Amino acid sequence: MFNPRKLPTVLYAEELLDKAFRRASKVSGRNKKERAINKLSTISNVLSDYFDKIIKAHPSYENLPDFYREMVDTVVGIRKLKKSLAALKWANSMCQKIITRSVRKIKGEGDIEGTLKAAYGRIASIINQIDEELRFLNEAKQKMGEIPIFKDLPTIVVAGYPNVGKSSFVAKVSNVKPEIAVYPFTTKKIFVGFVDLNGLKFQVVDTPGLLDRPIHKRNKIERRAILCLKHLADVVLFIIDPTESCGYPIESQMSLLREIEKELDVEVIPVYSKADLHNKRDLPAFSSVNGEGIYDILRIIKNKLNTKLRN
Ligand SMILES: Nc1nc2c(ncn2[C@@H]2O[C@H](COP(=O)(O)OP(=O)(O)OP(=O)(O)O)[C@@H](O)[C@H]2O)c(=O)[nH]1
Ligand SMILES: [Mg+2]
Repeated sequence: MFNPRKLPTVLYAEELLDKAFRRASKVSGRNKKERAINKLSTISNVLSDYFDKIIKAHPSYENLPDFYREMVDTVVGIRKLKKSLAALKWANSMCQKIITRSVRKIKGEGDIEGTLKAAYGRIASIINQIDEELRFLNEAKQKMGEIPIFKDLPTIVVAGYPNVGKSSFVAKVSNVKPEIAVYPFTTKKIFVGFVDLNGLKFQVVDTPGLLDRPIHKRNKIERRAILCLKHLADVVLFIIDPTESCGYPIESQMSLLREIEKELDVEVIPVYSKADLHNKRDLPAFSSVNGEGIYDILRIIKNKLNTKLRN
């Protein structure tokens, strides 16, 4: 199972060189020649163990399940990941070649000090050349850590315009506490919470707000929400704020609803939020402030899921 949190932390060029050279400085040998050879083989081991560990820890991104593959691609970029891993492989093989040649030279009665110094210099130069890739891989680990790991449970994805009350709903019904604020675009990551409704267990996914605009105009954060809708949702709970206190007109919210219903092959439940502030009841309405209607919404979700699970 893909778990980016288990990827190793990547050392930067300087740290890696420091580690390899420091280890090498501690080796012994019966004479100058043997010590030089031991130094080089220590560096060889440290580098190849290190690069192997990192390269092996990354999964084959093409073969990940659709959601994770597209999510990794949106969050960090699979091409760039692969390029960086290839750069590590290249650096390792270059260093190993330098080391093999230098050891041969030292064994063949070459200039020990000079050969060793030249080898250190060339290894440092190779490793420094991949510093950008090492930094990128470290950043990628951190960014991928934001990708939630889902359970194999029925999944409700909560979607809608920014600031309509999606996170407030998820916080109210599940065990997860996403950030809630008075301004739009508060939620930037995907949050997943778990609900146990009288024995029916499901997960509820909070997504970043979406605007009504074509997919190619969507930014990276919005695309994360789309991926959840596309790949994870058994049911979409589409939240509309009819008070427009979210800052967006109801027509735009309805237009987004129609777009999602048209594009996705999944059940969409439209509901009104902020029921404490209005009396519109032509759709199920709830309030995360006073709790009104929350249980009804959960019951509707439960019925939809039960129908779906039966079919
Ligand atoms: N009166 C009232 N205010 C609410 C209700 N639900 C949410 N709010 C307020 O609406 C604002 C937005 O709530 P969020 O839950 O952060 O909205 P969101 O849809 O997750 O917003 P983004 O993450 O930015 O897309 C906050 O100020 C909430 O306190 C509600 O039922 N009644
Ligand atoms: Mg939110």
